[in-house]
Amino acid sequence: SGSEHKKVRLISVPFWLGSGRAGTELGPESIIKAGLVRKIRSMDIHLESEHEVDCPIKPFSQGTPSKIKYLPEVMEMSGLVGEQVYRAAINDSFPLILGGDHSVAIGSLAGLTGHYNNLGVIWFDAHGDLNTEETTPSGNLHGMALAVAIGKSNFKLTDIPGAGSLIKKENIVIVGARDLDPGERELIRSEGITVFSMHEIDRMGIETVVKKAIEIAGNGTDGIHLSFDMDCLDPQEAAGVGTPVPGGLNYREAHFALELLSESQRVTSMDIVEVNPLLDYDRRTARLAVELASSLLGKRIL
Ligand code: HAR
Ligand code: MN
Ligand code: MN
Ligand code: MN
Repeated sequence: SGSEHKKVRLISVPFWLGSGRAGTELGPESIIKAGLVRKIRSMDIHLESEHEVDCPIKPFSQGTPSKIKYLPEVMEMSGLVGEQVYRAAINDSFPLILGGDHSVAIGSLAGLTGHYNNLGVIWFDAHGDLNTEETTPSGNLHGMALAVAIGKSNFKLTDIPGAGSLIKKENIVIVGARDLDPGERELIRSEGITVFSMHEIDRMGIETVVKKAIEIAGNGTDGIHLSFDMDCLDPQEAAGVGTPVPGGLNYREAHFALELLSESQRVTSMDIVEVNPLLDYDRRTARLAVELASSLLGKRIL
């Protein structure tokens, strides 16, 4: 399998409860309004289906507030997303998952690991998303999604019905990080997780970083899931995200990175997350998401 799939399934996940801030539930609609379907149809790709996941939009109930926010809702969403992603994968369609906040990646990975025995993950993000129940400063699950995927938190990927095995820490790579919490740094060090922060990107250049990332995430795996948090980009390019951090990827670096990932033919699936239309006044962030998705799906300049 690889990124030059002929068939794509669009899976919309209007969800914000993993982020503690409303707005990302409007992300899928905004990305589609920015022209995603039109763009895909203009390429040599069969858009098989568009599915909107009927996930919780409101909190289930106001019980005793717990440190980790909306865990039952995130688990429910993840199971529903996982089902759709799994169906796409077994049908040899490329699942393109539109978030929603980054907790939707727990659903994507639940579905994908149900199909692939051994999946690598490249996680483009300003953040590490490696907090655990002990280290989270916010209680927001989008800041824990990668820790969940590798089984470092109490809540684990394998708690989602249909999920296969955990993602191996050896096969995950974070690209674009510049805002890590102390507990995340500690985990990165103790687990030996590969992080290409903005520092490494400035030093080596985006081409070298992406090639190394593909090597590591692709080493002995059946494919690579690309989880793309739009906040990896500089806020000058993508202001419409919930947690912007200065000093991110520029337009050309992001664009080239996705072309390289596409060329590798190792990418099985992609999330585009954290677009918040309430902060994306001119829909520029959503339009950029469309551009980047089409590069990954094979769009070329020439
Ligand atoms: N690290 C912080 C936390 O755990 C902030 C995470 C924020 N946001 C994201 N994730 N968009 O990538 O709460
Ligand atoms: Mn495939
Ligand atoms: Mn994230
Ligand atoms: Mn982020």
